Amino acid sequence: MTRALVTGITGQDGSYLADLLLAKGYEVHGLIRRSSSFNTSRIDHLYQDPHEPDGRFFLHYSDLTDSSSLVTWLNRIRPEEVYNLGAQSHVGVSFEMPEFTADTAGMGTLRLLEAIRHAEWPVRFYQAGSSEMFGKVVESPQTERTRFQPRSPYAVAKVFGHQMTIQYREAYGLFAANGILFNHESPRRGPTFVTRKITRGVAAILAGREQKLYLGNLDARRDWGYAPEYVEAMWRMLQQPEPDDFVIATGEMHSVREFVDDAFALAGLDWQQHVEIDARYFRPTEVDELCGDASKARTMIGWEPKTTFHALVRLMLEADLREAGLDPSRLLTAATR
Ligand code: NAP
Ligand code: G4F
Repeated sequence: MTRALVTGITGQDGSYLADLLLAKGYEVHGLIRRSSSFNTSRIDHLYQDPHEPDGRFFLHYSDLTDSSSLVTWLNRIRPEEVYNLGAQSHVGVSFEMPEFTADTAGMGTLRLLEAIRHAEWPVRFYQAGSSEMFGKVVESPQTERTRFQPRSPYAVAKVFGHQMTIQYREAYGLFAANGILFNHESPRRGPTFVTRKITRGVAAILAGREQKLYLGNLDARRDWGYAPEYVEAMWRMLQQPEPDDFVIATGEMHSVREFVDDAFALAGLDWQQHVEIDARYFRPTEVDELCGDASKARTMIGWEPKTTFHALVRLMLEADLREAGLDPSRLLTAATR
């Protein structure tokens, strides 16, 4: 049975990756941070009685800022695959907490790589890189060869993690792969990222709990895909004969305004009546547009996106309506709006 170690298992991607690996028959070990309140809601459905003899899902306390716990768990678990998904992953917050962001997203990656370098068994390593690294884009669409121009402390930290992964691959022969993933969303997306903020906001307005939704820059354009498909790409990268770097994206770009328009229209609402612009949500330096070319992933690892932009907006909105106690069948169909 293959053993995998996952950092960031309580996050959106970590939870979908755990679902995927368990379905493939893996033994899955996740590292979680100690928190004063429960932080495992996305993985509670995977909980198993620790005394169950054939249990395959385990959680251990650790932190990417704490090398000794990373080394300890790596050596106790002896995983064949390590997925590094943990990070302070909010771009806006990274302007407020640059040092912690760099410590988790940048130095955390180095700490794990260094632990793996000394492992006495072969380990395959996946690094969760980001399209944010392209920043002020120099060409469109972006590929694995596009130059990085990061525009936030988060993106700078991710460039460090990306380059360090290549460094360890080249200097020490580690099987270390970088995913360069464009934005991917789902009903498990954190509520302060813009897509989920919008779909939760629409549900709250429909439920009569809110009147207004406060947003920042509506002109930013992103390449939005569906998270469960993106974790499949991570796994595929580690099944290749040689480690490599891959862009994972839909190749389609939409503005925040389009996302807003689509979500409110599905609910039969006029967004202009409900959305207010709040300067708090603007960033000191913005990434205006991101659009990825995933041709290499299509050819080499057989990965391609399936969920369209409109289907993504709908599935997120349906989930948030359900969560708000509303019937999702009240959403309009494309034909009636
Ligand atoms: P997420 O939902 O914000 O999850 C982040 C995870 O990192 C959580 O499990 C969080 O734990 C954990 N974490 C935070 N600080 C930590 C620390 N000091 N030590 C250990 N773990 C820590 O992010 P996501 O959307 O799943 O993204 C997964 C990874 O992919 C991240 O590295 C992100 O930067 C990267 N990425 C995401 C996207 C995207 O569009 N989603 C695109 C490209 C790259 P708590 O639950 O305790 O906070
Ligand atoms: O949803 P966002 O916060 O995602 P962002 O900044 O693109 O970062 C996400 O995707 C990256 C991949 O490219 C990941 F690496 C990263 O970890 C994270 O998952 O913001 C998207 C856009 C931005 O341009 C932002 O300025 O939406 C704009 N926006 C407008 N109003 C807002 C808001 N963003 C947030 N979070 N909240 C707003 O109210």
